[in-house]
Amino acid sequence: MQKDLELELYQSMYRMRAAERAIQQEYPNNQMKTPMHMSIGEEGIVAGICTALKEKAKFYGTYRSHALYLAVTEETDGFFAELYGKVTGPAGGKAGSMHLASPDHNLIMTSAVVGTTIPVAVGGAFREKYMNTDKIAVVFFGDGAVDEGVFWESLNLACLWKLPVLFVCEDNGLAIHTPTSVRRGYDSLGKIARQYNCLVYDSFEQTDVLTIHAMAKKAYAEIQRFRMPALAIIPYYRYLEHVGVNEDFDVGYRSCDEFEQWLAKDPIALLRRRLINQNQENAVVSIEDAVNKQIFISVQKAKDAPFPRPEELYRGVYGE
Ligand SMILES: Cc1ncc(C[n+]2csc(CCOP(=O)(O)OP(=O)(O)O)c2C)c(N)n1
Ligand SMILES: [Mg+2]
Repeated sequence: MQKDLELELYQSMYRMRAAERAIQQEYPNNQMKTPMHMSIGEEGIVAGICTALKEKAKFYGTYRSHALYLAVTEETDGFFAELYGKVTGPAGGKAGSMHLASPDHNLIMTSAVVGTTIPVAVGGAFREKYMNTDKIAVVFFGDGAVDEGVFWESLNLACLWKLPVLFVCEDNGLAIHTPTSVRRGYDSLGKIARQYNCLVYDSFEQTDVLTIHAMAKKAYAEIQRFRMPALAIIPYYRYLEHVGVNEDFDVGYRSCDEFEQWLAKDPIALLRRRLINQNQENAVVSIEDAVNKQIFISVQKAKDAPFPRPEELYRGVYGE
């Protein structure tokens, strides 16, 4: 039902936002020894796609994957444990924020190295095709990764071999502080991608979660029907600094005015308003209360959990 879907999407996005608000509060205490690339602003993209494709995809992401991890696992105990470097994290505390993964939930890999998971996802899509499954690979990456050759090589191979992969460019227009306009010798990524044998979805004006959810469903159906990969280019605004938990407006590369224009179409606030207008206030508040409680408990559990033992340093690595 539409109402249930809207509440599910709201819960998913609210969990992301509340978890990151908790990180903002806790990080200055210096107990989370990991760089933080925050997801605040991208929740609509990730919740829309992951909710639509939960049973149908294997996911790959970047170092900015808090939202992705929370969307696919729907849990916060392991999430916070990993950020605190504790054994109860999904990688036993050795991954931190930038390598969150949970293959049991189909989150196969995320990585600190820009562009790295794109070819891995293409390999994953080859596996799905070879094994004749109904799953697709979904890979999230930033607009900065498009500036690397590996993006184009991966797109090319996926098109040539007609692989079931959805490339998702989360386009905040920035690679750290450098805007797209001074990085690219062309105007439109969508226009170029249309020259490839793939589907292109790039007509998004805002990060409205329902629009993105519908796009993801359509993409899955069309990838299967036309036997070709797809590229979605979805604009969003990064609310916080590139790395870290603070705002950084009016320090030289972007303005608070620009932020406020995006804030007016914040995906979480938009959906909350829509639900309230549909008399869903009780359901909204009970989602918020439950998520807040869950996060509070997860943070406490993570703080109380043990660190890995020193011998763990040599496990899960190549060589001796
Ligand atoms: C191969 C590689 N080159 C450079 C870096 C340094 N670096 C880290 S994040 C980043 C910008 C990436 O921008 P984008 O892909 O748009 O992602 P966003 O941070 O905007 O989400 C760069 C250049 C890196 N991590 N890996
Ligand atoms: Mg970017």
